[in-house]
Amino acid sequence: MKVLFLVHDCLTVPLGVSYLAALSRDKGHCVKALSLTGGSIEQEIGEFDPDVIGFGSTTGFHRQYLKLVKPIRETLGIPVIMGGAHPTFFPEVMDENPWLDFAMRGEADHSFPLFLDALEGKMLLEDVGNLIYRKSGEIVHNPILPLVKDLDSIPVRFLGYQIPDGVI
Ligand code: B12
Repeated sequence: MKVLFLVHDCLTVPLGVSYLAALSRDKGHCVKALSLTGGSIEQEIGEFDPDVIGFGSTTGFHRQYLKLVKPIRETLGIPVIMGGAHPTFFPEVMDENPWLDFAMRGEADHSFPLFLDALEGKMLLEDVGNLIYRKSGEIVHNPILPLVKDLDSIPVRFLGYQIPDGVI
């Protein structure tokens, strides 16, 4: 499965997305990251042709992310998942943005690879912890999984995926 992460141009490495990129790659997925404020983003997304687009945001930055990702979702029709602190604290982001396909609360180190499995039809969305999804017009909030205890078990290879120019 081709997974595209959208990140913002800022001076910090997006650690959460870096973890998810490494974990997704370990599961054999093809991963790319693009800067949201890059010039020809829709063209680059079209060339990569992802199966799913993900982004993470804290509260505050979420407005800019949602504003920039909405037209991409509407134009290209590729499912979008939002993670990070904002949907963790404000899961109602799904109600407020009917175009948003999925959100994930809390840590996604275990849930995100399972979510990709579910998109591939290998398991059910209802079995993916931390996931918020839409089913027959209703928003479903799956239970939150326990926190990862052994943080060293998570691969950190934030330089193991292509960090767009301008991010660092
Ligand atoms: C370190 C840190 C910083 C560092 C970041 C350094 C860096 N290189 O990233 C610095 C000092 C820059 C910083 C700044 C700010 N921070 Co800060 N920060 C933290 C802190 C302590 C840890 C974040 C972290 O790196 N966690 C480890 C990574 C691996 O986890 P993560 O990013 O959360 O990612 C996981 C999940 O969120 C999720 N996820 C993330 N992205 C995605 C994407 C997808 C598609 C999916 C499915 C899941 C997903 O999966 C990841 C893996 O499990 C948290 C508190 C906390 N305990 O989380 C506060 C926290 C995130 N910060 C917070 C705030 C308020 C800020 C500032 C707004 C402060 C300010 N006034 O300027 C700024 C905003 C910066 C920004 N760009 O958004 C709040 C956010 C609250 C909110 N509602 O959003 C937090 C939660 C603290 C708090 N409790 O109030 N911060």
